Amino acid sequence: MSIFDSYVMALLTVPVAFLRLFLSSGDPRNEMQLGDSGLSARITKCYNLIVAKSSNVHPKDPEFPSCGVDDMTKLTYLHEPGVLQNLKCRYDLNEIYTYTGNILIAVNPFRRLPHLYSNEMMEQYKGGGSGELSPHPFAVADSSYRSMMNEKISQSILVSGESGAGKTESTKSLMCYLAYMGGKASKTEERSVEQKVLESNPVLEAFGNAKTVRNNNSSRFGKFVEIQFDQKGQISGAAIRTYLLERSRVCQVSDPERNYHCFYMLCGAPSEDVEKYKLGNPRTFHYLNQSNYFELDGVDEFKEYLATKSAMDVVGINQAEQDAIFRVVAAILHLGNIEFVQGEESDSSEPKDDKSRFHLKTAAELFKCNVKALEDSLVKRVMVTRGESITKSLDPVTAALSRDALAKIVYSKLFDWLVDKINVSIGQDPGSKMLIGVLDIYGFESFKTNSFEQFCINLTNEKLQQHFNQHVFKMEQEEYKKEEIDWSYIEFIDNQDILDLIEKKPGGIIALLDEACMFPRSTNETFAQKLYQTFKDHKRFSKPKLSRTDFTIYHYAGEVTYQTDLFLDKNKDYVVSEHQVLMHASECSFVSSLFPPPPEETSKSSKFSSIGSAFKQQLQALLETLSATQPHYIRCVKPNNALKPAIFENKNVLQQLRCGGVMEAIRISCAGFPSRKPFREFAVRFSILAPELLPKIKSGSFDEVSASKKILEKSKLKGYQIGKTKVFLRAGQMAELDALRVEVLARSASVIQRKFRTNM
Ligand code: AOV
Ligand code: MG
Repeated sequence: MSIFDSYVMALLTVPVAFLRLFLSSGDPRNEMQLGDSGLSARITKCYNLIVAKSSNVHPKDPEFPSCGVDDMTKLTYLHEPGVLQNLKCRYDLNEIYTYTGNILIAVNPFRRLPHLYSNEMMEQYKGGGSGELSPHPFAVADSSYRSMMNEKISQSILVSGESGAGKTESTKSLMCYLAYMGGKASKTEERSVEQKVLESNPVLEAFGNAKTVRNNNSSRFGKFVEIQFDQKGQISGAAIRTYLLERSRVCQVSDPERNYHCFYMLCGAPSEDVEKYKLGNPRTFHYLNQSNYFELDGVDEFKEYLATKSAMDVVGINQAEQDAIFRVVAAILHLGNIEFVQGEESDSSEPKDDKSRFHLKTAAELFKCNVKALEDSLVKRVMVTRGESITKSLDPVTAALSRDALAKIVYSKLFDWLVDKINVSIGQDPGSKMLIGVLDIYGFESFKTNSFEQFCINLTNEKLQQHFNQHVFKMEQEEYKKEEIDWSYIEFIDNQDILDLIEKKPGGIIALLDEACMFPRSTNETFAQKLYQTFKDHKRFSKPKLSRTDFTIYHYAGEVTYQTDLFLDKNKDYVVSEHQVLMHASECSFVSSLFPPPPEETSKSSKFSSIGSAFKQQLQALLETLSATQPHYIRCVKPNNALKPAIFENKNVLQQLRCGGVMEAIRISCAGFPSRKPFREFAVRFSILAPELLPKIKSGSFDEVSASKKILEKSKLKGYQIGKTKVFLRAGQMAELDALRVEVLARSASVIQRKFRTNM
């Protein structure tokens, strides 16, 4: 007997009809799936005997079509390899969308598939479409729209996934579809609300997106767009809320990333504009040339500049405002080129040379502020002690930090101004009771070094994950209720303990950080020590062995170690009062309006306000809005880190499915009764387990409920439930039944064989 024969024998004794084997190389191309038909033919391809843990061997779907299934819940066996195989085989056919129940999974194709998003396509999906339509963001948008119209309940669509997974692209398709459904042709010159909503995207992308290692067009802010509808279902207003723009990028870029797109656009603008703003090659600006990456493949900055300006026209930003905006953008570039050296007195500083003085003068001209006042605001601080004010000079390093602080605050105020302006121009409909909110927000992040930004981003994801789990759990319960099934003992893991660790007041990490920020003598070390002391027994928190300042949180999606170095600085939100006074005095009303005078009581004392706490409150408000809506979920998946088409990395995808809660949703459903079959189907498939039923079932006239019950009794399974229309089985029970069925079939086959031999 050859090794293959014994292998086949071994396989046949395994009490599962279908096996999936992984060759020891681990190469997915060597992955073999063995079904009972064609087993011997395919087994000859197998050159390794694999020893695998039984927990790593999963039953494969008996009726798995070559093109996969459009909804994972159609798989008989819902487990990780099955889910992965289904996504991969669909991805190979450019079927990038797949449902898992109500969740839409979108795998980034990294190639344009224009036919998927055409007007004809939108027409097909309209009103639920006729017949079977493939999974699509249009379908999600359509079902939200219909639920809103029929049930008069606000809806939300939550798009998540890691950087570069396709959230923003999916969000744009959703918005296009909603604009298509709720739009009305404008009869006047005035642009319609939906046009403004759509054109807000390129404007916000120009100022809030940048090339990163993970995505050439990475959104560096979170966004929630609330589209309001009137009674007739037409768009009547919209509101855009943004979250936490990454400020540090304005003056710090690492190779091979870029600063915000708008800077490069402006350097590549028509020559009269470039001259007007005294710009030129982006390589000559410090805020851009810290990285060697300037051009983006396939992007023409000249065209981008014009497109951005025309989008600005649509959203109601007039020419004078556009000029002021780009003047400020140019001023920031000039500001970055001012270098400082030691001045005449020790610990003072002054512009390094004529070049620096030129950029100082140009920045002042563009900001329309006094050049001496600008210089002073960068190199001096006025300290007020006991009613006396003393002017203190800054050393060159501190002056450069002051310059960067000014650049960051101006840019972030500019961004907020754009968002406000767009909101005013689109207009809110105070009478609207129905809205569809679309959330495009940063996914879970875990890098080599993780700072305050990752901390806030991961807090967002914890909050959304809790919302998601609660929702998925509720949906399951509703199905069980409908079928009158007892579901009381199903549990799900709640991440409330992590949320408490971070945001509990008092005593959570954010509260401790705020405290540290208010004590002048705190450092990141004292802050970290405080965390270690407070949370030494917390099971979601730990101190890495070799560090005195890092801390680790065990997030639902994995552990992340944070470096506290810049936590205190990044949490402090204040405008240096010299900067505020300077900019407010600008002769340009736009610049001046970005820096309104602070309320009386806080002026001069530069009172601390916390970015972390403000963000926490923003999130709280977002979740309150979301909880008043019926949610829909889109989980975007990035199939590879090379950002290339046709590469599907199993491990990588699986990790994302786990982080996005897709696996948790499956787990929640598996904790209950994941396998369901309508009575009739069930009885027909497993009739062989109760042979006395066979004649009746063959004749077609039988009581399906009692037949199903009889089969289940004979199978000796425990814990299953009989619903109103279906049999509900616990995880793995369908596989057990299948195995029993195969055993009986094999036994009867051998009986027939024996009979056949003795008759010969
Ligand atoms: P993100 O929003 O999820 O990342 P994007 O939506 O910007 O990711 O997608 C990244 C890139 O992938 C896009 O610029 C496209 O090149 C490509 N892409 C994504 N979806 C599609 C699609 N449906 N069809 C064709 N190409 C697509 V971030 O904002 O970085 O977290 O911060
Ligand atoms: Mg994005």
